[in-house]
Parts: sequence; structure tokens; C-alpha cells
Amino acid sequence: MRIAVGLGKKGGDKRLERQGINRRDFMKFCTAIAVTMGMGPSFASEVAAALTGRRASVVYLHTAECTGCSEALLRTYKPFIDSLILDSISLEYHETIMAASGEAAEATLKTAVENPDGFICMVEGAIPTGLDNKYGYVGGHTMYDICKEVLPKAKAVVNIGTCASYGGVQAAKPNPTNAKGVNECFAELGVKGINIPGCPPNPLNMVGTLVAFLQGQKIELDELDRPLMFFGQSVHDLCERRKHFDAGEFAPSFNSEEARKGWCLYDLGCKGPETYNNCPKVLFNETSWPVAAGHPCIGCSEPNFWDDMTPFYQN
Ligand code: FSX
Ligand code: SF4
Ligand code: F3S
Repeated sequence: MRIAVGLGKKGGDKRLERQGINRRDFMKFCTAIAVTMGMGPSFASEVAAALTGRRASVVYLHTAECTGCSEALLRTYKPFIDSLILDSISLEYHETIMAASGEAAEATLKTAVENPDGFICMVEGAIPTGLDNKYGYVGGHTMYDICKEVLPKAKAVVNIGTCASYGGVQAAKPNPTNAKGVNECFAELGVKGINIPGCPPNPLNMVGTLVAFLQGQKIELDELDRPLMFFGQSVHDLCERRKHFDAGEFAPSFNSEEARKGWCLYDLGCKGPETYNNCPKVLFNETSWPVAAGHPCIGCSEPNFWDDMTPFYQN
């Protein structure tokens, strides 16, 4: 999957042209990333420079998950985020979308990990540790062993999605595979990944993390290893229905006139007050987010949300 490394603005522009992405659309995308990162729109040119400069080598590992995180990344935005991302990073290994299979795929992973310039490792999914780690295999190796081998060698580890961050649905009670988030699982090896939770996470938070890393920015994390620039405020604080919460205006049912008028969904189970994420500000697919669509926030980016936030439709 390695594509020739392009350098500098000129090389980056050529790469964009090849993908049929015009500069205007690209800058629109960079502005969205700048805003996601909590910077003003003028920061877009620095985002563009980071994304069109020397491409970072990325190894993307899949463990126990639903692949919704990769789907979220690949199915969003115009110009299509996958072209932008795949053209901005050198994605050396990604089990879902790589062309290679079998031994060729394994050889690709080995080469990527031995890259003298280093690599960033993104992990999607929880690590099953029950039964001597035998619940999940890729290419004859346990997911645990693959991560144990690869993660300590990475320049940075980014845990994509709630599963990789905290265990997610795999770790929901009774957690039959004893699934764990990456940091919990590999803390003893000194692995401390940046968590980008969400089930699925917003791809712009993932790209913003990558941009910050490429720029050499220090990424400030909260106590749950989430970048404060994306997860520093609660969904509730950013929600467009908040004025109705403050006014005591609560929709009595999903199918009510009040719900349609934008009244607060707290009485219908909304977990926005306990959930830290930027969904109301960043939106998914440039379009919407759960509460705008009339559905309560179920707290999908918080640890143990399957256990702690259920029942989803009651408070
Ligand atoms: Fe988990 Fe990713 Fe939820 Fe799925 O694979 S965060 S189950 S949306 O997509 O890891
Ligand atoms: Fe808060 Fe949810 Fe009401 Fe929005 S809908 S104001 S997030 S409780
Ligand atoms: Fe998840 Fe709540 Fe955002 S359910 S997508 S954190 S609004």
C-alpha cells in the first residue's frame, strides 16, 4: 500500500490533483480541522501544510471491534476524507482496506514496523485477554501478541474509538473475553496511547490529532488520555437544545411537538451532561449529530458506557 512519498506544498498539491481534489475543497476541509482543533479558521493554512508535507507512516491495527470506526473514516465528507487521509499519510498496513493478504500482508507489517523513520500506530478495537489472549487472532497471531510486538516500537499510539480506548462493547458486562482498552492492557510495557473515543469517533478528531502530531504540538490530555482540544467540554455545554434545558423545557416524548421544536431530551434519557465530546460543534458528515437528529446522547465516548449509561432512554 506504500505510495511514493510526496514532499512539500508542490508535491502535496500534485497528490491532491491526482485524487481529483481541488485546492478550494481541500482548504475547506483544512478549515474544518482547524475549527475542530479549537483554532481560528486562519490556522487552516498550517493544517494544510501539515497534511501536504512529508507523510507520516501509519500502521493501523484491528482488534476486537465492529469496524465502525474505519467505516466512519471512509464514508464521510466531501472531498472524501479517505482520499484526503490516505493521501496525507502513508498507510502502510490496514487489515480492512489493504490489497495484500496472507503472508504478503504479514511481510508488509514487518517492513512497516522496521521503518527506520518510525511510524504512528493506530489501534481500532479492544484487546481480548481471556483464555490466554486466545479469543482474537489475525494471521495466526493473537491480537494481544501483535499489539505487544508493534505498540512499544511506535513513535506514537492513537487509540481509535471507545473500544480501543476503554474496552467498549467487548468489555460490557459480563465481558466474556476479558477485553481491555489498549492503555490498560499494555501499561506495563510503557504504552500510553492518545484516546480518541466515540462509538464511532468523529474522524475529524482523529485527523486533528494527526495534524497536531505532525506539527510537533504538545497534545494536552485529560485524565482519561483524551485530547482536551476535542473532549474538554461536555456535549451538554455545546448542545443547541441547552437553552431549553436551562428554561426547564423538556420534550415529553420523541414524537412530540416539543421534541420537534428542539426542546431538551434529558427526560428521554440524554446523557449529554455526563459526556465529554465535541459532536454538537463538529457534526458527523458535515450534517448532523445525535441530538440534532432527535436522539438522546447515549454517552458513546465515555468509559463503560454500555454498562454505566444504560438504560439509554431513561435517566
Ligand atoms: Fe468500537 Fe470501532 Fe464502536 Fe465499532 O471498530 S468504538 S464498536 S462503532 O467501530 O471500535
Ligand atoms: Fe443537554 Fe441532552 Fe438537553 Fe442537549 S438534549 S441540553 S445535551 S440534556
Ligand atoms: Fe456519542 Fe453522544 Fe456524541 S452518543 S456521538 S457522544 S452525542
